[in-house]
Amino acid sequence: MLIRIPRGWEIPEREATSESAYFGRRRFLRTLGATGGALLARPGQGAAGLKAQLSHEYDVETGRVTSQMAATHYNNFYEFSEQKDVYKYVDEFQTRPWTVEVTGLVSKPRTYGIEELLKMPLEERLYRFRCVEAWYMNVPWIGFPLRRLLEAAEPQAKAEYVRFLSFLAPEQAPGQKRMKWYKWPYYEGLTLPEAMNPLTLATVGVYGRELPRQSGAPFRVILPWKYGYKGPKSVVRIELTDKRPSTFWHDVAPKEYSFESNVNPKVPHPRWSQAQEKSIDGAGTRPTLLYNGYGKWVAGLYS
Ligand SMILES: Nc1nc2c(c(=O)[nH]1)N[C@H]1C(S)=C(S)[C@@H](COP(=O)(O)O)O[C@H]1N2
Ligand SMILES: [Mo]
Repeated sequence: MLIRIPRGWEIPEREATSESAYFGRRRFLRTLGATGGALLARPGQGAAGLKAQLSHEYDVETGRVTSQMAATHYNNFYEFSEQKDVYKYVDEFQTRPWTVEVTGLVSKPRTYGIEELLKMPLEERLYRFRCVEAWYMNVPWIGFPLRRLLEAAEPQAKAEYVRFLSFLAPEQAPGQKRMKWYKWPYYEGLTLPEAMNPLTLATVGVYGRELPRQSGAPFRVILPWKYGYKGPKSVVRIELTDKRPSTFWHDVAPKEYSFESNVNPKVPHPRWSQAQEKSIDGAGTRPTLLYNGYGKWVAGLYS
């Protein structure tokens, strides 16, 4: 008989109200070592459980973890829906087989099967996540530093940027089929130093399990100091280039979505302020922080 210890987000909402309860629990789990990272599969949820080492290296957030229900039922993923109800439209989306290609200005281009990526040493990190629409959540992502894949590919000296491409499959993604005015597939870009930053997480899981489809299964990128759209979901290609790549939302509305798009309370969106941010699960409104609170690790990229 296995004894299963609930993780922070598995504590019923009514019990998870105080910070000390949450952090006490996380610390407690850490002392359990490997057991703390192991999760048993719950039936009926699809995605498989993942083993990950709980990391506290980049802890910034002291509030509670956003509820799993909110984070997986209030999504931006225009390939499926421009409303937040993405979960209703992902049934046809095939995330196996899946490959991620690392290519372009590298000496060792390589295509990874998703199974290989799931076998990388995985960490769980609780990150603040901030959408340009002025909402936020606190999410326990699971993944590994993207720089591992970039370093393995051996970037050439002239590589200065990284371009990401999401999947293209209009038969499986009703938004790609219906919203023909967008330039599918979704594409994003970073400078190479941004992509190599230790915070940049190649992400394969969330809430102890593989990513659900609406969250960008099976492989996405998370950049906690940038607005959410800088992190592409369901990525198939990572390309190193010598030219700054164009980006999906920048091409749609250049004045509203810059290439850099770092979280900054003092730079308003042309149509709304960025000074405050509202939780997606009723945890309230709080002031926005420069670099979303991650300046200690990233401010040097912009000095
Ligand atoms: N391929 C793709 N990636 C994407 C998007 C998208 O529509 N398509 N939306 C972005 C935006 S605006 C945000 S806020 C986050 C949302 O991630 P979540 O739904 O897991 O919260 O994904 C980003 N990555
Ligand atoms: Mo967003």
